[in-house]
Amino acid sequence: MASNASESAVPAIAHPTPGDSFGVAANIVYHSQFSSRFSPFKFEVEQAFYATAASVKDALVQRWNETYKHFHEEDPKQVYYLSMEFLQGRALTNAIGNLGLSDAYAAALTKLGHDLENVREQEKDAALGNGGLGRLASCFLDSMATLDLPAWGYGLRYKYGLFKQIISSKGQEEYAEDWLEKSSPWEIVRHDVTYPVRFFGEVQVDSDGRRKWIGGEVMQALAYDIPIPGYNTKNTISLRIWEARVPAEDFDLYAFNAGKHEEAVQLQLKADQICSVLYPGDSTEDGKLLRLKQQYMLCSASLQDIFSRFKERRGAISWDEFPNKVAVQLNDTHPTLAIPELMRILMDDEGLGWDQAWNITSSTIAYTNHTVLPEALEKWSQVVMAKLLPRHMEIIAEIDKRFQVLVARTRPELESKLEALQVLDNSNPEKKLVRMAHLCVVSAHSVNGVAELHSEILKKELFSDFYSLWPEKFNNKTNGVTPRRWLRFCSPELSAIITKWLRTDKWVTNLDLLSGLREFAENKQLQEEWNAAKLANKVRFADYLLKVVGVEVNPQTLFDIQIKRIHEYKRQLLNILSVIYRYKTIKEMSPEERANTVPRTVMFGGKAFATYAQAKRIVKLVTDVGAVVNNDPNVSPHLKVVFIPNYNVTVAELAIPASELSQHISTAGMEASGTSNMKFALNGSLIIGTLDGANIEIREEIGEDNFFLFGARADDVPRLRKEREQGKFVPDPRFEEVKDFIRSKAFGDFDYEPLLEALEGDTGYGRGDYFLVGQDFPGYLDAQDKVDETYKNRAKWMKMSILSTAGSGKFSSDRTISQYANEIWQVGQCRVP
Ligand code: OX2
Repeated sequence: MASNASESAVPAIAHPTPGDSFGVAANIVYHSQFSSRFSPFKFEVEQAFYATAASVKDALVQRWNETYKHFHEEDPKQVYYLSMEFLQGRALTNAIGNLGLSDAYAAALTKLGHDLENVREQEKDAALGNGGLGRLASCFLDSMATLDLPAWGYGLRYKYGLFKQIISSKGQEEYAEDWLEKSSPWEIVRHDVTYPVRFFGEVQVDSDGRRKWIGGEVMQALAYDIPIPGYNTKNTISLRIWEARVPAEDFDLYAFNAGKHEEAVQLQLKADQICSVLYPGDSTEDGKLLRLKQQYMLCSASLQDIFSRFKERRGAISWDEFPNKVAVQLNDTHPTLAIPELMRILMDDEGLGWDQAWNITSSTIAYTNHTVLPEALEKWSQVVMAKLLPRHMEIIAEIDKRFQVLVARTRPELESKLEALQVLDNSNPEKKLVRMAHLCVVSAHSVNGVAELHSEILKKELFSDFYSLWPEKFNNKTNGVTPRRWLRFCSPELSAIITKWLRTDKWVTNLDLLSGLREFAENKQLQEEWNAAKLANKVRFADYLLKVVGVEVNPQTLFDIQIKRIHEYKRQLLNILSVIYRYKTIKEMSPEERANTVPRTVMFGGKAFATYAQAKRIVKLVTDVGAVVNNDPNVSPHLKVVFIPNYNVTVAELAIPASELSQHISTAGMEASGTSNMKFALNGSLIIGTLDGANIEIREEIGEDNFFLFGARADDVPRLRKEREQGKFVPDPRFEEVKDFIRSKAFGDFDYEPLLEALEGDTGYGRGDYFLVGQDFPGYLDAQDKVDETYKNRAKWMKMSILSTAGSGKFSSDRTISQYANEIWQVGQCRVP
């Protein structure tokens, strides 16, 4: 029988679609019985969560299908965001919020004997990321969907996310966190979307001189889609994450049946390793190889997917059209292999010549740098690369060769610096390396930093010679955060107040409207409402701390929070040293004097990289100080120190709305941007901070009177380090006093000597206090005194808090993404009607 289009079309399915709360309730019940993995006779809270999520997913999948159908028909240029990290956190609140169904779901669950609050607690964080870089990628997805951009996120589907942090008497301990233990309710596995990914093998030359990569180990990448709904739009885009696996035909049944069981499953084991963990330890050769495999899996699978979509839409392919249809953004250097992979596909598979392939590649690829820390600038061994990816290594060497020729021809005065600029670092013949950042800068058409200061440092320092070669490539895109997750949903009380005073809720997608709050900053009524909302958030967070961490904190105290990865440059050490000074001061006070202090709860949260010994000592010191201070009956009513274990997105959603003071105190020039600073300011938390990263722009926007500033300027840091090295630095006596106090074993007999020595002697980076903790200590104490003075004046504090929120409009990721779309990607909106 002849088939016609209507016969082969997918029939429309009548699904119980969520509309009103009755419809929603029916849909949840349907899923609890038919698509949930629990006994149908029970409807406990965990089952309620999975059934609710399945019901929300129905709505998302429907929109997802419509969105990509629309993109397919309109065929606009699409952007692909490649990232090794996406720190998504929980999805339920965000999804129903973006769909505008929060009330319907809350009412439906009540009808079914549950409470949305408890139900959402059941969800595990998707922690496929490490810190700011991964969370930024997730905020960007939310904005891309909300702005109706034709976009995809591409990542890897790690079995274990970032580790689970447990605090014991030894300090931080790490355990695998299995976010997929009961599977994720949001994923859609795409069995029809798989691609082969090759490792090792060799390069063969055809009779016509064409090079071909053959042999080696071939695995399969399988796609999983996580739908990302936009706010107030039907558009729902996808985060596509790849899982490495081995197709059945590669399972060696003969070997297995011959009793060689381990041999038969070898390839499967190797595939499992690729998607086991994010950032496996790379101190060993095997560890390095594994990381490179992960990076290549992401790049190869994603590019094959991009090509297949490009080919599907254009019958007769004109390759020069490619950059008019495809933009690829590399989230730092981790996906750099997309560059040689794109060249390889265009030349070896599609038969293009070098020049044409190069033009297409560089017009397609853009690169974002997120750090200037030398240890974070990736370099891969040429030997390892040549073994794992022999054809890519050839291409990289050719890029390097042509770069040298270009410099010799156009900028002979740079020749003396050429070695340091090359993509290949051959300075040590025993250890030849590929500089991934240089490969990006040479190949991409755009190189951006993530805050104004950082982008200036890229131009003037890190990449200054490249900048002189290609000034037009360099640009700044100051980071931003999504106002949906980071204000509208995590602080509904404050949001309601903002909407009431602005007489509109349009600020949720147009954050600049927050500036309308300025005129009411001194209004008593608003201040009272503001204070009540902040207090409610503090009480909620205090309940969490009691329930989960087992510490009691008083919501009437000043909530002072520093949450971020633990790193020496972020200077949690500076914070805890000042807390120790505060402790000593309070201890020595008379009861009357004590009664006059501003009581504070100082909270820390963050994970230290498993092999970063110094960072782990900092965690230990914070917990040891907490144990002493919190148990000192004279001091603890005035000062408490809490380490919040296992900091993640969910904890941040509770902590940030509750915060009154937040700490962004990195050594100037070292924090590329910071993004939690934006979330805190948005939630009316005042910032104590240095002139670093995005702090500078935040301070400009909210006004310098509303920011507690201290510390050395980035320009002065090199000179100060030098003086420190030359022994010209005279430490403040209070700094010495605090170190002596730790040495006196006031906080137990753990060996803190390596931490204290780093404030004096060799840190491993060079001589002496590299992070300038001693230098900035007195200024920091002064700024803290100013905090206390200000806090005593409630009206003033409230005004500053309101002005912080009012000045946060610039820091919406909607603004950031619009700039990427207009200035780098040339991608326009494509809204589902
Ligand atoms: C982080 C940066 O350290 C941080 O300053 C920035 O806000 C964030 O990226 C997002 O841009 N890994 N994480 C980062 O850089 C790298 C590399």
